[in-house]
Amino acid sequence: MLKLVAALCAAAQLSGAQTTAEKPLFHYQQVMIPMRDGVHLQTVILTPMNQDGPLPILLKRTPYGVPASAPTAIAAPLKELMADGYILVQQNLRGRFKSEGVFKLSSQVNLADPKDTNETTDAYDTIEWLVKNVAHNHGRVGIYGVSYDGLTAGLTLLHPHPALKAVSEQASPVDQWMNDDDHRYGALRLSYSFEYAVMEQADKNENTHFHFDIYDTYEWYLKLGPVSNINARYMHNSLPFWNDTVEHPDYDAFWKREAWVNQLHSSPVPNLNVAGFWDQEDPWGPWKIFRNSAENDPQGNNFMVAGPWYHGEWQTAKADGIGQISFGGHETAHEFRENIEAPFFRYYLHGKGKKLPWKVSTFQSGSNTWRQYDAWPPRPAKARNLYLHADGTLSFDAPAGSGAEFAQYISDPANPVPYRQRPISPTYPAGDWRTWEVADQRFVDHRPDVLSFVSAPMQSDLTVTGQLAAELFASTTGTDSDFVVKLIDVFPDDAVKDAWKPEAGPAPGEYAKSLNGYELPIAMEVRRGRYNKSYEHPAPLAAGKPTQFTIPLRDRDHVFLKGHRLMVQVQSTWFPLIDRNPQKFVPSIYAAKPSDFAAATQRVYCSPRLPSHIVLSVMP
Ligand code: PG9
Repeated sequence: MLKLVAALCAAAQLSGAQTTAEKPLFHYQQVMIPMRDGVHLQTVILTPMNQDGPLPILLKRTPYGVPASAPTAIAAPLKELMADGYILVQQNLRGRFKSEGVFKLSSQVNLADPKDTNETTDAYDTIEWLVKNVAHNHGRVGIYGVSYDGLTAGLTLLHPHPALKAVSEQASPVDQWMNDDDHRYGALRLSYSFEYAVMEQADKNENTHFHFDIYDTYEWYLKLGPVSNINARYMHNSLPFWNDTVEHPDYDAFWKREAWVNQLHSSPVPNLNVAGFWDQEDPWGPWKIFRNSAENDPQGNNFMVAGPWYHGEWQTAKADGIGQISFGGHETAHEFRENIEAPFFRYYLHGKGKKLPWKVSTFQSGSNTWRQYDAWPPRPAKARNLYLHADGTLSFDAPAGSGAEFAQYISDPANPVPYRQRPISPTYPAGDWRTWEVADQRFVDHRPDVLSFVSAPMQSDLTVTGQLAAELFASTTGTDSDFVVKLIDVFPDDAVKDAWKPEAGPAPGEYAKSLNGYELPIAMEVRRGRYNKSYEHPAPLAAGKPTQFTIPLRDRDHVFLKGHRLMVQVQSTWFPLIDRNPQKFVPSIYAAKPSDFAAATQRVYCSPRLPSHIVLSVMP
């Protein structure tokens, strides 16, 4: 995210982009805004040179840095908004760069304590100061941003300033133990959590990248051994949020306080939530904010937009594809900003134009079409089960009991399945992290510790819109274990006709880029066995006993086209995205010893009594 955030939030947000101008386009002012506890926050105010009347303020609050000078051009992601005119304000969060105070990398908000300062109170105090002190503002403020900046936008919903009239949180995390950046239902997102904590807490004045002495981080993390070695060998307890992470393995009071969204049960300010279906960092938070806000939204001001995007891709110049997958000629980022984001802020901040006429809008993958829904999931969508069969097939027919009852594999923490093709570069600043969620899964097909189940080619299009889940019946010979499920769209072997003929297909050397037989992940998730019954009180699995694991696969909108096949893969390691489960129950995995890690035999059941399946939300 950092590269993108730097491009959007810091100097580059407003410079070095497509429209060049001879003179600065904005008056630049840097101020230190006082908060209620006396801490001052470094803030940049950019007022358009051509301002000829009062304008609304558009605020962005970030941990990544603010522009150092006046921009001379408007970057692509701001063009559509700036056509309406805004005073732009960007602020460093407390404890970052020249902002005073301590950066906790935390989203805890205690509204009951009048002395508590947090991102909600800091935004409130900032808006209070801005509407009183910025010349020619017309008293209406909007806040928006992607990821951490989106989090700070979302957190304003807990106690909005009266002048705050529009919020657009985009890819905001909401509960770092359940989902989003740091964990998935308690399974640690090892590489991300660690590398991000270094980035934001190693140095107040910089975004720091951990120096890996081995390029392939798969190898680095494997050689590291148990997670406890991060502090023992490298960080020596110097990263507060990482320390909190390893000191609180379970869903305890610490993580429940972090889960700020559980305090939100209404839509106090118009809010445009934005999520990416292939967001490799925060795919879940925006949907949760949307759902919690919908609990009480009498004015109908709470909206959801989702598309086939990586983290923040809708704020890039075009978004005409992701990885090798093209969006059929659409420039979805531009279309989103032109038709959704700019009209949203125009209506609520300028009082012009029309209210968005839908509840949810998606750019549907597969069909490459913008869709609008008045409810989510759309009323016609119906649950339909897709069953795994022990012979490696996948179908809508439940197991009849005639074949084998299970398929099995050996999961060995000493040889974990890589989550993307090796070498796995560091998360930041390399660009390949962004698109790993659309990577062709053939790279693990051959592994004996990955089970694949595949359907016959579809006779007609299959549209899947809404929340999906896997119901897995599985056992392990260990006493703890992870189960990773992937739902995959398998392209026909002749998706690109004659791709293997040099005169007709891709240029020599481009064969690997052919989509023929491509295995495109549509949904992927992990469940950690110890938390299957309780998030607060982990418990061992009974060795050898089939157990049901419900694995939520989040919200989707995808068309499996006629001729494509559906595939499900199951595996028990996903490294180093997810830390290795020792497969033997220990009180805390973060205190596990090397001798605790052991291979285990995993079975996935496919019988009439234990029918593992995926629950799809199918449109007629
Ligand atoms: N995904 C990043 C993040 C947000 C909030 C908390 C921690 C990490 C980001 O891209 O900003």
